[in-house]
Amino acid sequence: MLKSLALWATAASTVFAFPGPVGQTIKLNWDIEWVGNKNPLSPSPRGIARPVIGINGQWPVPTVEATVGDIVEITINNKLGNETTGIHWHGLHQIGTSHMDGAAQVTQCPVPPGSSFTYRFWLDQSGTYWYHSHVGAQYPDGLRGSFIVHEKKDPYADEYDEEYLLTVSDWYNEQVPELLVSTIFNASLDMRPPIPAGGLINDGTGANYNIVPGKKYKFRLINVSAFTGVFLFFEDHPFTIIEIDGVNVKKTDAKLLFLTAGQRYSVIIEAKETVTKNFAISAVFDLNPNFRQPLVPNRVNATGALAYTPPVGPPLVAPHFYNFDDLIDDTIIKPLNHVDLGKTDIQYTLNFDMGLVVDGVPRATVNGLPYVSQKVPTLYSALTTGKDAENPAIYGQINPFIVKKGQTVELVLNNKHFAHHPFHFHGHHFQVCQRAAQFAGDATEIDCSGELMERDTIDIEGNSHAVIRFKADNPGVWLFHCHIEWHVPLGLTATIIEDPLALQKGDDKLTIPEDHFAACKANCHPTKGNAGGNTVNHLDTSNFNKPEPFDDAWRLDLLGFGPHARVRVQGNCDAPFPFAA
Ligand SMILES: *[C@@H]1O[C@H](CO)[C@@H](O)[C@H](O)[C@H]1NC(C)=O
Ligand SMILES: *[C@@H]1O[C@H](CO)[C@@H](O)[C@H](O)[C@H]1NC(C)=O
Ligand SMILES: *[C@@H]1O[C@H](CO)[C@@H](O)[C@H](O)[C@H]1NC(C)=O
Ligand SMILES: *[C@@H]1O[C@H](CO)[C@@H](O)[C@H](O)[C@H]1NC(C)=O
Ligand SMILES: [Cu+2]
Repeated sequence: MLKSLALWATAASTVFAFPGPVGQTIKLNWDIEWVGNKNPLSPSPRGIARPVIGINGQWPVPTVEATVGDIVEITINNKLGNETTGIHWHGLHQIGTSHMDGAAQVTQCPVPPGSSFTYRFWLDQSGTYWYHSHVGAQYPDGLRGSFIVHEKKDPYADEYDEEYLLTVSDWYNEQVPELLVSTIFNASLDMRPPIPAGGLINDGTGANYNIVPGKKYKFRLINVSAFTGVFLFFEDHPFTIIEIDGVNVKKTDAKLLFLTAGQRYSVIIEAKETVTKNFAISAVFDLNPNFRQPLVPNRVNATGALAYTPPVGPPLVAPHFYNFDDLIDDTIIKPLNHVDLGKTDIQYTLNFDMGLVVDGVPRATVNGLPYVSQKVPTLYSALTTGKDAENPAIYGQINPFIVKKGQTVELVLNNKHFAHHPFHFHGHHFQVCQRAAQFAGDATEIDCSGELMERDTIDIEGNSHAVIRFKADNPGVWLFHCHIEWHVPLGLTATIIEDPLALQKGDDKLTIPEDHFAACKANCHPTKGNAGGNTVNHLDTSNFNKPEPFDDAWRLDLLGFGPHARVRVQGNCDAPFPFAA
């Protein structure tokens, strides 16, 4: 690979070379802490004040803005006191920096209270992204925000006058541990996620956007929900899609979007020339396992306004109805620059399901097995097991799939469950060869020809399938998981291990910074050897983590506190559980 001369030296004098031009370095220092009682649903009577996780004393948390080529250096200081944390930069490729991806027990240890941890990475691609805690199911407690990477030269710069950001999110009155216990631990086999108390636009209610007649506006739309997909539309204002998940696309007209977990869109809206009223921005939160066959009414909605200037009066009562026929099928949206990935070098089939009884408890599974996080973060196993790193058996029950650099990889995703599930891939965009309608069953004939939609999160319909492909051009350890946050702890996750030997030496060698190891040490986590920390016999599975019964220890695990997460009194790795806070 051609590397530029731009080098980046760290304090430890490790030198990384980025495969492209390097801009400025953006340095941020974030205290992650509980901040007061907030009621973002106010004045709606559905909300109550509750503690939330904020940054530097603030909630909502800040939006990160940068430009393609910039290096971002964010130090987080865990001041929560009672929970571990860690941040994933959703959709950012992390080229050459898999260890900065932020997924706990995958590319790092969870950061324990009292510890700091620095993320440093280079931004290779423009677009609309977000960041969120990737420890347990922590982010619905507030630790999620927007991350915008501006273009150096926006291909659509002439198409709009102003740019706006709009986030939608579901909101819960209860804290995550409580939700997990009452909803998942006591779940029947259908494992229905907890129902949110309400919906937010821009972390509140009643967001107003100033609109001047005749002007054109780019809206970046981000869904930071934990559970619900959102039907989103602008009253009487059709729009043009120009970006999905950071991929610039050919202009595509639409009237109604369904934004699933983790997805983003940029759209252009043209203001009307003459108006006599304002117009609503309407988000209808979908509470159904299958939105095409609703079982319950979607009674959670949020509303914003296209507030015309000069003022033309308050928005009318928001229209929360929509015409289902207006819904755009995102697979028709084509990237501005399609790259043909050629013939498939390796194909894996992932059959996923939920509600199966595995070892006596209900779980979510990939090829029959729930993901179980291990003692050694998967990336650290890949780095420290020599040639054995290519053997999936050393990684434990993380649903590992090994690929090699340069391969065109095809994933056949068969959804055996009746509900739709939005799957997100870390470290890559993928192309979508096909996505079938609900009840289409497993993939049989596969066709990856022609221009293909490209994104990093795809909604897969119930009892149906999708086929995706990507170029293995980014050695690292990358999760592939359902983004309904409540399904993650149940195990609806696979791990793509991309060229582990390349990570050990040569151009793609990763060097783990000391503060990353320190987070493990404070947690009493081993950092070498197979999944169970065996550095001699990598095939010894006796110390691997296995699926746990749904008990309190497992619940604590979800937050990084349980027997496997091993958060203990600092420096005393033999202390019994429960740990002393
Ligand atoms: C941690 O502390 C916060 C703030 O006091 C509290 O609201 C929250 O419930 C605690 N979390 C756990 C897991 O104990
Ligand atoms: C779980 O359900 C049982 C039986 O209905 C009930 O007694 C218990 O309080 C529930 N536990 C939680 C955490 O909701
Ligand atoms: C938001 O994300 C959640 C999961 O993170 C997903 O279940 C939901 O469908 C998404 N909604 C939107 C509006 O993107
Ligand atoms: C929300 O929107 C749905 C779907 O159109 C509608 O049926 C419901 O009445 C709305 N609820 C509220 C509280 O506005
Ligand atoms: Cu993610």
